[in-house]
Amino acid sequence: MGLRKDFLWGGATAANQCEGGYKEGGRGLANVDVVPAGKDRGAVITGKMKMFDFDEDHFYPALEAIDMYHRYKEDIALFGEMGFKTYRLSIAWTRIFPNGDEQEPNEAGLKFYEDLFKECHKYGIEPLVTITHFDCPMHLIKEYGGWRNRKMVGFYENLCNAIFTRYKGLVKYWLTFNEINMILHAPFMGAGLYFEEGENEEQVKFQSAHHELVASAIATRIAHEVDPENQVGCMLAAGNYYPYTCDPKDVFKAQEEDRENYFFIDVQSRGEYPAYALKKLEREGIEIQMEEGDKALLKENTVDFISFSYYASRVASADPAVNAKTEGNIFASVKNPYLEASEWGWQIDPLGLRITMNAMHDRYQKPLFIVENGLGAVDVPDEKGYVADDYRIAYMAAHIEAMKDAVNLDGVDLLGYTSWGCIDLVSAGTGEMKKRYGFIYVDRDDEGKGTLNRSKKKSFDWYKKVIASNGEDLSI
Ligand code: P53
Repeated sequence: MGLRKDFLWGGATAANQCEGGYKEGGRGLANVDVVPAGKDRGAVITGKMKMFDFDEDHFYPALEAIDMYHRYKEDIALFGEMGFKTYRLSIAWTRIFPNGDEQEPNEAGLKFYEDLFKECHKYGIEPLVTITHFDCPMHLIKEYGGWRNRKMVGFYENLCNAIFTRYKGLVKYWLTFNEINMILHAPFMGAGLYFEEGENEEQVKFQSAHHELVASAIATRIAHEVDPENQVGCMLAAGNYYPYTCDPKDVFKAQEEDRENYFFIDVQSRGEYPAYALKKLEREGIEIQMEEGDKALLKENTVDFISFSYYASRVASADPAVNAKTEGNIFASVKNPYLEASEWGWQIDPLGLRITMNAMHDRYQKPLFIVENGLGAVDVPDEKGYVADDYRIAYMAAHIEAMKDAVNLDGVDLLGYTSWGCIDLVSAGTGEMKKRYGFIYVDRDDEGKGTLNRSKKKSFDWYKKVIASNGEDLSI
């Protein structure tokens, strides 16, 4: 009984939400840089408002973020002190290929991550690397239209070749696309997509998704060729849908909503478009252009493990009157009357994690990896920067308990758990700093003011004890 002996405990971040240093080392501009904080963010990330550059009326939090570019040694030392076995981070594509379509990679960018990975290994921390976490070079968006263009597959392949060869022996766990299903919900931030007047948005989204799925299979193939030790995972923004009532119409609606997300993982894990998706695309008049060889490529290069983020479960209803009450969020969901919600309206459901893990394990029969989970909350530090974040500890303890049940009682095969935003960082959904997830407090506010000093929260020592006991001791 219990978690694996080599269970990968750790934390997760993404380049655009923590690095800053957006011009350092010859880095190019990316979609994630020009996404502002504030009221226009929603329209920009969903591709409704076109923003391809900075303007004076907006604040762009990714440019400096928490300045991890210059402070990663201090931050990794703190992760080491907590006993992390793994650290999930993403590579900023524009550090390696500033424009995206160069022949040769940028040495300064390659060197930056090489040093960072070596720093991790000093503490026995295994890097878990997301190849793209929402980022896409702006040049590729302006010149080629982003992922709608088949040429993106080749540019992504160049990126993979460069990093797999350079980091051979330093990195063995890779994720191809963060929350690949986010292309449907936040197409600009998720995949560098925007839409022209009168364009069939669904057509563009699914064609782009096909390109990403092909790129993901190519990445998997190259990773295995370069080093048979490499383990490649897909990554889903997970959280199963519950039917609002036991009316079969609601149950069916929940199944349809789940499939909209599982579609991507079905392709990456089983290697082919599922029948329900082909039927749906046909019904909606969406035609996906495939090249010869795509089907074989997808079939022959499925992922080794399934990773996912889990924050909340969701609710689906077939009744338009119930749906009208939907909460405004990237993932709109009907409110669940049985659950409490976070300050940002995300419904807190630890058992939902076990339900989701079981659903995925039943569906794919592959090892799972929880690569994001946590509570975004407002923290109030004392004068030393200490935060008594008992609410965060309670959230995490309940989710880790449910995760253990899925392993010990249901037999789910689980590789590891990395909590989201192990150090406070910029929120992807809102661009705020005040929506904090970390064990480490960062002195910075929503306007970009603050010393950027790091300090430990109460959860820091708690998580250290959780890791030391391999999840046995969850007490405060
Ligand atoms: P924030 C929405 C729903 C589920 C996952 O989100 C999401 C989002 C985007 O807001 O994204 C993941 O920062 C994502 C991270 C992100 C994290 O969830 O809005 O992979 O980049 O920060 C939490 O609270």
